[in-house]
Amino acid sequence: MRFAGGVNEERTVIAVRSRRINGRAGTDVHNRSPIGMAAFPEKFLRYATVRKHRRLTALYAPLTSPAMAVHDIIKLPDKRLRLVSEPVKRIDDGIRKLVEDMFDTMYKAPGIGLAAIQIGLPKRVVILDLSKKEDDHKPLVFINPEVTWTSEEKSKYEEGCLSIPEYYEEVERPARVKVKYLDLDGKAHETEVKGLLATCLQHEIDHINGVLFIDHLSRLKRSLIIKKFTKAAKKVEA
Ligand code: K1U
Ligand code: ZN
Repeated sequence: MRFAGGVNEERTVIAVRSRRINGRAGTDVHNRSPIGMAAFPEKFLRYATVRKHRRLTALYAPLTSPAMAVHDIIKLPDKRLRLVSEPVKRIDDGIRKLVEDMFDTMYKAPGIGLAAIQIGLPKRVVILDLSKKEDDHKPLVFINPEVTWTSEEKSKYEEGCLSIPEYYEEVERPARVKVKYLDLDGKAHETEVKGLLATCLQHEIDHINGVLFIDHLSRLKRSLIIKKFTKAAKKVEA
């Protein structure tokens, strides 16, 4: 995204979003993207400019990218969340665009992970970005991810879900897992992960298998939260 700010100076615009995340002040700077696109509507931005190079120009480029696509995230009790997603057979432009859209959607939410089914597409595609530093995004893409090993050791983490907004509960899962997956170039990987990465990856792999984090809670907690979201959805419909 470029912005020509004067007759002799071209600057690169860095999109900065500031908001409170779970009580914490959060600022996301989207100046790096895995696929060369991370632009945001003007209403989400304040602009920081970095002088790039001097150029004689009075050009005023549009501040948003037409390629940007933020999707609605489907919410409980939408039945699509219970679908088992289909494996990706070929990593083509459609999958690359899906991944771009998923990053736009996840960063805007904001969240630290997303599965394709959460934007209504039952494909086995998962993305994560656990980075904390505002100018240092670390986008991760997992295509057809599969857990191949789990540790006996467990860990607990207070999980959230963009499809069950504003509800957080502690979930116990294997502390370490091995996951095999394809990257966006179709290259196969198998990696052992732990900590928040292990938690989030298991949460997202659950999504592509139609499982939600509330399924790891007691039957009582699960039915209460489903009731609450069903009631809220009916109210919106009425
Ligand atoms: O899959 C999802 O719904 C995304 C989910 C991922 C996740 C979070 C915590 C534990 C397991 C999986 C979220 O991103 S919920 C939002 C959230 O946790 C968060 C958002 C912004 C900053 C920090 C955390
Ligand atoms: Zn989720």
